[in-house]
Amino acid sequence: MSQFDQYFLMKPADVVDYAREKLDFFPKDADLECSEIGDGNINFIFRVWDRNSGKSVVIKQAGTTARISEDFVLSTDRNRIESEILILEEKLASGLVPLIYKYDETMSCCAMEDLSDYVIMRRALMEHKTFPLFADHITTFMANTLLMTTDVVMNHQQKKEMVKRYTNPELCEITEDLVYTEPFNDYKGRNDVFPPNLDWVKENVYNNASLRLEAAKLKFEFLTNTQSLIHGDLHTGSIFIKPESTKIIDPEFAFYGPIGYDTGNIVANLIFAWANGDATIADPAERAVFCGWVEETIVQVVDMFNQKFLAVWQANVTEILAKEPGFDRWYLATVMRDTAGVAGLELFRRTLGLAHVKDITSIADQAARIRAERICLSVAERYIKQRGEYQTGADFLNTVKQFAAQFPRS
Ligand code: SR1
Ligand code: MG
Repeated sequence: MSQFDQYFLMKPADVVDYAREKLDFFPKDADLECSEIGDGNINFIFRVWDRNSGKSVVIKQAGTTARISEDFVLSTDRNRIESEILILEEKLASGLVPLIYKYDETMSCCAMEDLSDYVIMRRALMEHKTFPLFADHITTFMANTLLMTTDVVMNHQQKKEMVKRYTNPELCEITEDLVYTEPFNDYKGRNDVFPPNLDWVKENVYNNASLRLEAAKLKFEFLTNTQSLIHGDLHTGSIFIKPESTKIIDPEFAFYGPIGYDTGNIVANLIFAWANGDATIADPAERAVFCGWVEETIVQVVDMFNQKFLAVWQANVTEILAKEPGFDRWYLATVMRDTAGVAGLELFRRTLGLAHVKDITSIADQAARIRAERICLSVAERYIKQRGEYQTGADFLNTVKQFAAQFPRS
């Protein structure tokens, strides 16, 4: 008998006992300490370390509701999905995810590599740090994990088995509500609009029927397109980074969905980093360095993804009709269209929905925040409505520059 034979939500002292009893990781004489380090919306994250050897591990446990709100009742199976996906992603994109040491179905927790020498990318970007290797790393991760799990490459029966194994209804419902529905109508009353922008949002978003129509089309794409095993929540808060290395974490929202959901999230969250730099860096030369790097990174992410996607396709395509000349480029164009659509949705939902990003909420100057939000929301509308026109990195960046010029600084 063990106290860990039945699920309960652990406290740091329980996690120390858990690490001793269940993990074959620390030496017998380890002097263990633990603290809860999570600041995300959903789970509990514990770091356990041995004061003698300096060894450390992270234990992530799923609760039955989200941390951000008990409104969200969630299956703890998400921890299995996350553990299995990280193991698979390590095979497809080696070195770009943390290593998983153990998954425990009873306790709905997993033990993984401690990445304490990395920082969460969103926080680093808010300090206006730059990461020249990021575009290369994230595009390798996306091209490999996304294309290798599609019908282009996989045996179709095995792919359908994967669709079943990674059906993720509750987490998908969060996305359906928070990303695709509520930003455009606030029908659950959960939106959280920056008060000085409320009238602008009513006029330009809630009363925008043609925008809602496009959001509806995109929602049905998300609901029905079992294209690829996507990460499902690939924003800069799901990335640990240091100058020479990038690690993608938190794939608990993973399921078979549109590739553009992941690529679009990366583009949108880089735009939030840009908006923060643009609004908060007072010195024009410093601002140009940081915002210039983000602009270059947006372009590189899109263009390098396109190049790598075609190369991975060429090297791995198995589906006979997918080998028809021109099909790869047609397919990629649909992915870029979806990328623009989803980037637009993410820009909307993080600006006026329930779950915000600190890049925007931390802008202390009211006029600067009003302007930053309006740039993001205007870019978002253009991305969604004209998504078929976005193919290259320059296409994505030009829209940001156009709206930045349209809203003068006060
Ligand atoms: C209720 S969870 C809110 C958001 O946090 C997660 O990171 C996802 O992005 C989700 O939409
Ligand atoms: Mg997360």
